[in-house]
Amino acid sequence: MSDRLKNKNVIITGASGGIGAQMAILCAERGANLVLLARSLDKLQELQADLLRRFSVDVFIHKLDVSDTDEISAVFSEVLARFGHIDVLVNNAGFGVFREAHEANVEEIKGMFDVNVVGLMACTGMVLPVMRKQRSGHIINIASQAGKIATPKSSVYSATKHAVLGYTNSLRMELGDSNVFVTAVNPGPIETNFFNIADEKGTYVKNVSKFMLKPEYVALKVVNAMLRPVREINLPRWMNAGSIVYTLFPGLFEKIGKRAFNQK
Ligand code: NJP
Repeated sequence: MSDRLKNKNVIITGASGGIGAQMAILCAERGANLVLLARSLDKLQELQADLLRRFSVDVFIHKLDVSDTDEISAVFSEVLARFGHIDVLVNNAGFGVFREAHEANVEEIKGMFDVNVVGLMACTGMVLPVMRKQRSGHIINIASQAGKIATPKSSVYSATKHAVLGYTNSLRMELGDSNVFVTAVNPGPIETNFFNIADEKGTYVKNVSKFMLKPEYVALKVVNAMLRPVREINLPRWMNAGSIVYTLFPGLFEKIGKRAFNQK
């Protein structure tokens, strides 16, 4: 196992479950100190206790709702005062609601943008001055294949993830000479609690169950890329091939893929 992460300081938002918690475990296994943020303090406490029992690392937890930019500012200020040096920020907190555009209400739309987009940008904004000054660091944004191909019933969610990719691509170029790496992670469906909210009726989960990714696998791919200049992680690979074809022949792809896109 590489010791690239040993004694490094890694912040993960949305660390109370799903791929966030899995990334935390893998980072601790590799000797990284952790800052774990989410709304569910009880789950963070459980994870912290487990990590402290198994690994000799520092694990700092804090309640954070990333839709609240004042809270982001306060929590990150506390984290920066405590850790000083920040090596990796994983912007992982996010959620989706699968609904057709005509059914989406404004509160829900704002909610998704506040967490998936504005919150992600605000967290990034808190570490950028530090990383630029350090002339080192890595910002990893968990986007989605939905940020590359929008499908029916995910207009708002897809729009948030398209925004994340736009932001990430610009940021990578802005930081080109600063030795700060920027990576976008674009997974397909992953077996997590994400679908408890996204897919209330379970239709999508039933339709795509055969190619659902395991959270442990996605987390491993992300942690393996930490502190390396990886542009994007696209999983599974065949879905990424689809998005490349889509970019080249969008009209044709939408026509041919009509059935495949209507899984929600
Ligand atoms: O989902 P889940 P994943 N403030 O629900 C937290 C993307 N993705 O691990 O606050 C702060 O198990 C929540 O914690 P809590 C997806 O868009 C997924 O699959 O305590 N944290 C929990 O720890 C997201 O960006 C799939 O409720 C907030 C975590 O986020 C990322 O992967 C496919 C929060 C969500 O854990 C992780 O999702 C894809 C808030 N306001 C992209 N709201 C997929 N699962 O299929 C939520 O392409 N969290």
